[in-house]
Amino acid sequence: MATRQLVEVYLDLLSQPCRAVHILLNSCKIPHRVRTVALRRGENRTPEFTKLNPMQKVPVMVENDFVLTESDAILKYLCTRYDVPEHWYPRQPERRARVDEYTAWHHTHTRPHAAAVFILEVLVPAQTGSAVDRGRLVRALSELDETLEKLESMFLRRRPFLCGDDITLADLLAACELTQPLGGDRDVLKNRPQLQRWRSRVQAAVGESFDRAHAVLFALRDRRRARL
Ligand SMILES: N[C@@H](CCC(=O)N[C@@H](CS)C(=O)NCC(=O)O)C(=O)O
Repeated sequence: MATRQLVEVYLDLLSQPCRAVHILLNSCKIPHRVRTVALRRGENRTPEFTKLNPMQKVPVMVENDFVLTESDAILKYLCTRYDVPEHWYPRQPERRARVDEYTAWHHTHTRPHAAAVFILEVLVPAQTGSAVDRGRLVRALSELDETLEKLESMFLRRRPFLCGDDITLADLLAACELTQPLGGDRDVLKNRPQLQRWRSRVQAAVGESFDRAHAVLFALRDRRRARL
């Protein structure tokens, strides 16, 4: 019988979906090896990496000859394949469907809207040397606010986590995305105590793996603060 090799993940920890994968692997103690792909150095566009993922995006997971892209698919695969506590991706059909419901919505709402704030406030000025486009930033913040409203009213409601009483991979995807604007020293949950309490519960549930995954982002924030 073929032996299963250590799972390898290709990550850049400045990337939100990469951090979600990193946190799951570490908090569930799944043996793995991280291969860093520095996006700022264009390492995602090398011929070797393009062979792995023609989309030239991280994260990518490799296990033996099995190559998987898309954080959503990777997280669900890891939860299904490895012996992780069941609450991460419940087997019971309705509970699992709740996680799938959020993750489908995540990629058209939480992700683009939170990412836009970071892109406009941090990435574009860093890459072009131009000032922040205030008009576009105001519009992005307003779209994000609508999404935060829905996160509270549709998903969180009065429950501790997005899909119920226990943390699931949906919370990881959302928490990593909503933490990204902190790289520009902007706390998008500042006026949302319900979501702040949720974020604290997520951090408490995954322990030090949250800060470990976010160390690079927090260092970016600290460098910006030092410059002001
Ligand atoms: N839907 C994908 C999105 C992956 C993605 O957009 N990755 C970004 C970093 S957050 C990336 O690799 N960007 C490199 C590029 O587009 O050049 C997922 O959830 O895994």
